[in-house]
Amino acid sequence: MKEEQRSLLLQSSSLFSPPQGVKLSYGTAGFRADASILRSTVHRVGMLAALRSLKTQSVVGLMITASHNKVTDNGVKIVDPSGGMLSQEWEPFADQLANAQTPEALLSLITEFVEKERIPFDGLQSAEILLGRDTRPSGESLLEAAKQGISSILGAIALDLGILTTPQLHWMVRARNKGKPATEPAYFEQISSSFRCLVDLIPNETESNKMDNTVVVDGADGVGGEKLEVLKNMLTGLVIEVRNTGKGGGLLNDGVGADYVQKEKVVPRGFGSNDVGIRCASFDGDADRLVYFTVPTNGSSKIDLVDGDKILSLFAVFIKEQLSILTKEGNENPNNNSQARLGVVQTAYANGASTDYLKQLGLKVIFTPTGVKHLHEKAAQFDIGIYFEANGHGTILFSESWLSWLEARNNELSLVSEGSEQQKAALRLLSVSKLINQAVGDALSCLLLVEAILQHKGWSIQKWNELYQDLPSRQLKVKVVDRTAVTTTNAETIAVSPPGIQEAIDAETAKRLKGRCFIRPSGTEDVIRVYAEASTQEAADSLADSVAKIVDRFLGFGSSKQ
Ligand code: NG1
Ligand code: ZN
Repeated sequence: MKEEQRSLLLQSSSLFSPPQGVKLSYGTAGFRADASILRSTVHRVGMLAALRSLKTQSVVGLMITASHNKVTDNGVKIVDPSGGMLSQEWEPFADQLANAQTPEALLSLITEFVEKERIPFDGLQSAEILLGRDTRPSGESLLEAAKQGISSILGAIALDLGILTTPQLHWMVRARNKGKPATEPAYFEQISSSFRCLVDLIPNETESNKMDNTVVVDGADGVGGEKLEVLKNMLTGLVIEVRNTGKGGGLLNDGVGADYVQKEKVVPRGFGSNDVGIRCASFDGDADRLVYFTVPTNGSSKIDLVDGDKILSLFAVFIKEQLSILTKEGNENPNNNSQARLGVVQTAYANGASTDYLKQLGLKVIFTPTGVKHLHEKAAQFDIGIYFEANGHGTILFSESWLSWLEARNNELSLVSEGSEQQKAALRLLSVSKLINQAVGDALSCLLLVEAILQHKGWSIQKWNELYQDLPSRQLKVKVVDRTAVTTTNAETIAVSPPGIQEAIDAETAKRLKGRCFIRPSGTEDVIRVYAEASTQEAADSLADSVAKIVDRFLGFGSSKQ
């Protein structure tokens, strides 16, 4: 390493001291903690992003957000050149960097890593990092820390894109590396025009004109609401009312947003008895999650939740239907690749009824551990892979090779049977691939796809919700002394440690009809999560309560004295 580079790194990092007595981990979706302790972490992630850009010789992204967490938290994560999450192979290095105690220790970690990974580190190569942040008040100063980290690597430059949703930044990184325009107007133009194509292709006989074309969206008082205000003006045939835009003084994620709505199953702030029966939706704080809901009766705070599993099911039904139209004729051609490999990916948090439904549709269902990075990787193995977490994060991935086939097939059909049902199906699938974010789950684009499909089918939200009935479920969080004491296996459904805890959970689960329960340490909050499902709500609640007590007995603050 050049002397100039060494002293730059030492000098820059001496300005940022790491927090004492806290071990940070890259976690489910980057580093997250109380914003007040994150400056040094973000500064170092700036360096890491520059190294990633040097290594891949591509543009990478750095996003400052803590998603659905409370407003005083913040976080930072890297977007890989593909637009996806940072390669998991780099996560251990990210952890080491964040936890290095002195500038010298940091320097030696970087020196060693640069050699091991053969990163061109001579100041001759350039690196470029796109920066985005959500609306948290701490975002601005953390972004400055990231910029300083980036500029401590010779040849690296940062491009500040301002306030963005997380999926917008992922989309832009992907677009930049494909040589396409990577601006917010380009993003809005792509998703609004592909939405328009889908609406134009709605069969005449569909009774969608009788359908209510209004959706009311809770923006979680975060970035999603303000972006949706822009997007909605570019759409025709759909009326969007945005509430909790962050402009009315409401606090981010406080009694609002997709996480609150999905976990608590109650109406968010700003919604109530005037909204009975209306189609409502909620984004999370950085707009990468979407859930729908309705307010069923006057005077009740309970909602009917239409979660990520049901969005996945709606997408699966539509894609499957279009594929079957596409393959109706022409199967005799041996080069006909229209039998796309379609698969769906879920986690253990998926409602059991959704999995049964998807299997009944004849789909291949795969389970992965929690976290988009795991789901995305599996979905990418199909021609068309749909993944969703129950909390509303998900998307549809189309393989490049299948898309090229589809483009060619569409051209062929437009010559021989322009305007045929088959060609329309091809065009619809092409539009879906442009509307839906290929980099990561995106509340804005998923909202438009849900709306287009409901219009296409002429379905109300109630009709959609009847695809299957959710099994009653309950999620709880338990604070413990050390959440890393819980380790799991089998897509997180079995706790391997502490010894004996799984047996205790199994004994409780066996007492409930259709009982299913598991625990895992959160990767974004300092808690153990408990998930329980059973044949009745009372049984699901009592199973979750009993298991929370077990967790507390094994690992809670009283446990060490026993
Ligand atoms: P953790 O805190 O690791 O459970 C949560 C979500 C994940 C994912 C990440 C990233 C649940 C149960 N977990 O992770 O699915 O969305 O946040 O934001 O919803
Ligand atoms: Zn989020």
